[in-house]
Amino acid sequence: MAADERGSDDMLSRGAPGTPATGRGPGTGGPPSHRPYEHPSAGWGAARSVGRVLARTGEPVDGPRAIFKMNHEDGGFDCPGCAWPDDRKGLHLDICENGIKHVAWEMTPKRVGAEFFAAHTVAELSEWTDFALEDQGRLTEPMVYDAESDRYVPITWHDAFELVGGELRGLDHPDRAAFYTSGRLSNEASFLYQLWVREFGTNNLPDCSNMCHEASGLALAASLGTTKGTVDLADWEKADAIFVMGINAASNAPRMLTSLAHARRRGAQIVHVNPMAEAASGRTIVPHEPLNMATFHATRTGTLGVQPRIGGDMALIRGVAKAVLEAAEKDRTAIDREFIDRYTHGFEGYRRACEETPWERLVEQSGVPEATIRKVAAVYRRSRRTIISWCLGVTQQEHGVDTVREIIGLLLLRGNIGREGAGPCPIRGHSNVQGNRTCGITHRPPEQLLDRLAEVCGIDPPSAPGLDTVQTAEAMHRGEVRVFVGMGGNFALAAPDTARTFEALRNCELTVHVSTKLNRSHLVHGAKALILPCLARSERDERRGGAAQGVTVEDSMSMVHLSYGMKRPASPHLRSEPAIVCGLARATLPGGRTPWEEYAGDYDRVRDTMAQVLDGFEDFNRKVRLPLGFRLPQPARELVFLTASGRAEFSAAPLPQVLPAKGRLILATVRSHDQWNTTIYSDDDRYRGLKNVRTVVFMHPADMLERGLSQFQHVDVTSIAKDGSRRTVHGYRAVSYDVARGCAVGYMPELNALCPMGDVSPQSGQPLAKHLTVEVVPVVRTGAARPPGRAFAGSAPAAAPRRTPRPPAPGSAS
Ligand SMILES: Nc1nc2c(c(=O)[nH]1)N[C@H]1C(S)=C(S)[C@@H](COP(=O)(O)OP(=O)(O)OC[C@H]3O[C@@H](n4cnc5c(=O)[nH]c(N)nc54)[C@H](O)[C@@H]3O)O[C@H]1N2
Ligand SMILES: Nc1nc2c(c(=O)[nH]1)N[C@H]1C(S)=C(S)[C@@H](COP(=O)(O)OP(=O)(O)OC[C@H]3O[C@@H](n4cnc5c(=O)[nH]c(N)nc54)[C@H](O)[C@@H]3O)O[C@H]1N2
Ligand SMILES: [Mo]
Repeated sequence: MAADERGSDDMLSRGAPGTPATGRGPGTGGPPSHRPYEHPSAGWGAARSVGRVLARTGEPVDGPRAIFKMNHEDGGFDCPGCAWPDDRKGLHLDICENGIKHVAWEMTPKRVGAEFFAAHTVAELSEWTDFALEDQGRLTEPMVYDAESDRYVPITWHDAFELVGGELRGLDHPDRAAFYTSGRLSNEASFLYQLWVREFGTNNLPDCSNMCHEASGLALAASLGTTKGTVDLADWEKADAIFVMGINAASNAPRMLTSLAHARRRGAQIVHVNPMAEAASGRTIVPHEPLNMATFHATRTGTLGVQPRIGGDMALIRGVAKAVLEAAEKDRTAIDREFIDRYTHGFEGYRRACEETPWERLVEQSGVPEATIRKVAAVYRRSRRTIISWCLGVTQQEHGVDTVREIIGLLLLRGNIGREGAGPCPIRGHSNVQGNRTCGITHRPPEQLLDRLAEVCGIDPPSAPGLDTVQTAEAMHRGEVRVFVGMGGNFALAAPDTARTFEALRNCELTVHVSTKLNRSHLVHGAKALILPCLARSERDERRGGAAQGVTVEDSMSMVHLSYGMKRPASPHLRSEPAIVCGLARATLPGGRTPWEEYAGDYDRVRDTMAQVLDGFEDFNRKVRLPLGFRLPQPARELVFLTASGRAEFSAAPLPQVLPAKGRLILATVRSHDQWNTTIYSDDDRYRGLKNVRTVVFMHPADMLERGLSQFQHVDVTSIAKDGSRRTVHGYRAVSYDVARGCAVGYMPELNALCPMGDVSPQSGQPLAKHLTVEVVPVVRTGAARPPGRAFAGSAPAAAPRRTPRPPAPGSAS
């Protein structure tokens, strides 16, 4: 079947003119509704939601048992849900609703085997929603695409490896292939993956960090000579003030609520900076405090909420610094002069930049009144120990690097680095995204890493930088990259500009995905295509001979520890990620001297090599078996700044212009409470009070009024790219919300349809997923409105109706 006849899978997010868009969730719930959420976060709402998920996955016994093993010392596996560190004191269960959902989703008893693929052509599956695809369950055996029947058919592991090896060896240059990583990969698998790719001869290692915290890494490196945050959980327990910027903590890092509640109880100030009023800025019932659960006792998790406009954080932070510097003219203790003189560089330029930016400009660009900025400054000045945490609201911006540097500048002003209870704290996304980078997954490898790889592993690694995520998609589109390998993830939906990313993947000679579940990226494939199913984090990884192997991961706060899966694998044919990488590598590099087979058979061997290559991993096998694992060295925490000047660097970047042109809005794409990136559990977003609909755009009531829009009215949303090109999603619903003026918010991955591929931050290369210029106009109705979850109207050319998924063929559930 020709690729253009598969246009309808992209229509799931774009909709068709005149009809309501449907979205990538199940679409089967009922009529959409919105009612502001007025309860504390977590607590019983979360408990009920967990119950529903466990019931749906049909995992009433194993689910909870697994959860009690998650994130605990003495065995257990690391929660694949997020990168928030574990409270491993053994006093209470440090688990959260979304972590449980995540694991339950992984542990489903449903299976997608050969019979399933025999019963459905790829053309047919392309009509299914993304929810329906993943909901079929776990992949069980390697599959290869058969063009003649338009179906995936079984292939042996051996033949699959040979197919990949043959294709790679047949390329005229190693740079014709790209190797994507989603941040779940263990440290060992990451190390082996990059070793394979570099021994093969390319640095084309795009990863999800390119879309996520690239800006944080670059800014921290420039300012502090590290790529990571400097604080740990013990610091969270000591801070007097905590800033929570650009993160929806209640949904995306729920265990942070516990830390916030504890901080509040001991009197810490908690400032939330977010254009949207999010649940974490209110109250929470700490889920593992039974008494509080039983008595519905809620704790506040915020003391001040500030709503800047989208992209306004840099102006806000500069305003706070300006107020602090003004105060320092009268009060010498307002800034830490001794720290500044001793440890920093560039203060004068920074001070001048703050002084010379007028208040009117700061207020206009931040969208925050001067009095509020001064209030924030007062909180900051009163606090001896301040942590500033941030996530995607800050990084997925044109000026993300400058903004993070501004945050660090503010911290430096009062010496909030290198002392307990203080410091910068980027909240990472995927559970091991930080470890991936530590272990060599990067398209811009440091020289030192390459030298060590050459010395220890005897390979000749390439030194030219490789392609990042967006560059990879563009290179595939141009036909320059011919082979795409995805180590986890869902590139087709995660990358910007859905239509263009689909074309890019379909333009490949070969696409390979190592996955646990069926997803869109398997259906938007190259001329040849493979699905290679792997063990999940929760599953027992048996070494030849029976003993279980553990892998290691690194959390947001640089703690490295072992993770042991304990569940029986979803199928006997699954292989572990390290074993799959070794198989692929052996087939690609016959005659090489890397002991791939030994590595696959015993991860201690991999760790022995890692110990020689990676800084901070000396004596890896011993240290990682300590009860709590070990912490990687963080020089900036010890006030050792590995920058060119040897000091922490202030930045005095010019303030950007972030206001939309008249009549336009700035749109940010975000996650709902009931999704994990491209995995969508339901069409609800509990904390934002939304039910049964994802194709919405949240707007300020006054911005709706200005456009004559009523609640839930259908609108078309058009983005205007830097090059003037336009992309439209049809039939969305306008939802009135407590969000800053001039801002609009809607859900990823659907709204990647609006993200222009070329519009990346020149500072980080990150797609501008939180800064799209859009126009929102009422739909001109050409057909009858349909409830979500139903077929597109006939106006979509060649788009067959969206079918509700059929149940798997009999016998496919093994
Ligand atoms: N349950 C669950 N947990 C997850 C994930 C998931 O999908 N589901 N994803 C994981 C991953 S990979 C990541 S990277 C993280 C993502 O965690 P988040 O960063 O929380 O992700 P988003 O949902 O994109 O939300 C971004 C937040 O930024 C705000 N925002 C938008 N624009 C701006 C701005 O200009 N300034 C400020 N200050 N705020 C702004 C939005 O209102 C929203 O609250 O979560 C991780 N954890
Ligand atoms: N518009 C917009 N786009 C965005 C973002 C945004 O905020 N807005 N956020 C960006 C961010 S921060 C990120 S991190 C990316 C996420 O991008 P990705 O990491 O590429 O996407 P995920 O949805 O996390 O990947 C889900 C798939 O991973 C596979 N999987 C699950 N567990 C495992 C495992 O243990 N091993 C393997 N091999 N596979 C597994 C399953 O098959 C599942 O279908 O999206 C980015 N895209
Ligand atoms: Mo992420």
